[in-house]
Amino acid sequence: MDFNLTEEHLMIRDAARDFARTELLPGVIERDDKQQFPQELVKKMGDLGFMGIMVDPKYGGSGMDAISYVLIMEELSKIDASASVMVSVNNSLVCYGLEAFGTEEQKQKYLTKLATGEQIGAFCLSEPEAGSDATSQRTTAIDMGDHYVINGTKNWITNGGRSDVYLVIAQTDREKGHRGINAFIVEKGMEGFDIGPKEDKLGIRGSDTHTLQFNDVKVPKENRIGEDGFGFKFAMKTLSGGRIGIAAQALGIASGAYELALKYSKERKAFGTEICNHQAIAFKLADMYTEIEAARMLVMKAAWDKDQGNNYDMSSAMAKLYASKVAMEQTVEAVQIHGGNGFVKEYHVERLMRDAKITQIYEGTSEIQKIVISRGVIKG
Ligand code: COS
Repeated sequence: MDFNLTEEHLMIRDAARDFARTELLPGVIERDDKQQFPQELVKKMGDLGFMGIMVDPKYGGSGMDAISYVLIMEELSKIDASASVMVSVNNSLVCYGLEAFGTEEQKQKYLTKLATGEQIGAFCLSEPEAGSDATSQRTTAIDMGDHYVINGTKNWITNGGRSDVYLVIAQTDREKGHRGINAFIVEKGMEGFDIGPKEDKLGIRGSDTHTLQFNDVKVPKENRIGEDGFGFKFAMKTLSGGRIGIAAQALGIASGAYELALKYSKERKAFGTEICNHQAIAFKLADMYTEIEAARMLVMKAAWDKDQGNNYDMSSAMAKLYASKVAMEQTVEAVQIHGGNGFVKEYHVERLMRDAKITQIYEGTSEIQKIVISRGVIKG
């Protein structure tokens, strides 16, 4: 067992750290305030290889491993979780879904552009009445022979307005239950595909979240991913990897807040000394550091499982469950250490606290992760 990162991993981490500090940090408060999507930064992240981190270079990707992916996600998320969720969805839901389960034609047509950041993608599973209960899809995709016709509504779709490519989950044969669900590649601009207004959110406000409407959208048969009825398993398998990305995002939010709190505690004086010298603050820092290191171990273990070809359904669920809890609890502590300044935007920790909450909700709530973990534990 070796807990050290390789030279290459350290270089990747440093490149992401550098990018986050020089490119994401300026303007992050304004983007959060005005709900601005960092469009110009997508190209820069594409140039650095961050949009197709694990994709094979023959499809335009960077060919890196999952450990590199979580290192990049952590560094971006320390500064800007709105930018990092866009990276996470594009990498682990859209690019991975296409690379693992798409046809060669689908990869050539879509993946090559998504992996370079020339285009970005969205993953459309959630509906007004089907979030956690993902088998209850109301969106339908009726088989018309050479094409499908999609009707329905998708909710809370990350990259919803900005994407070029949408992976859409829909029910083809209701009688077959989850075995009658399919996944489709839908392109922006297809007739009948409408993008609703942007959501006004508590956190990750720079990310682009929309409701999508499908009214008799004709999708060619070659845009179905996998065999007929593979859609639910496609969503589950893809989300397992997505949860590693969100776990790394939560880790980054927590460690970003911790680093700010540590720095502040060494500068701010009260009762004649820096506040880190007061045990009330020192013990908070000790707890924060310990919890974040424990979350890091779980996140790294999940990424390692993926790199080794092990099943990572449980390790990704555990990483997400724990890292998101740590993110929520420790960002609150970071605000507390900052006192009144923690409540003010320019100190960044209030944004990290707001951003943390979604990591306990999207790509499977904490309660869903407990279902996955408990079933695995009981099955043995
Ligand atoms: N990989 C492959 N197949 C999987 C799988 C996985 N990780 N998890 C479940 N499946 C398969 C099961 O094997 C089963 O197939 P068979 O009947 O052919 O054996 C099928 O999927 C249905 O599984 P299950 O019976 O466990 O379904 P449930 O309705 O009980 O739901 C949970 C399972 C709760 C785990 C699932 O609905 C889920 O993950 N929900 C949350 C979805 C989510 O993350 N939503 C957020 C939206 S994306 S931002």
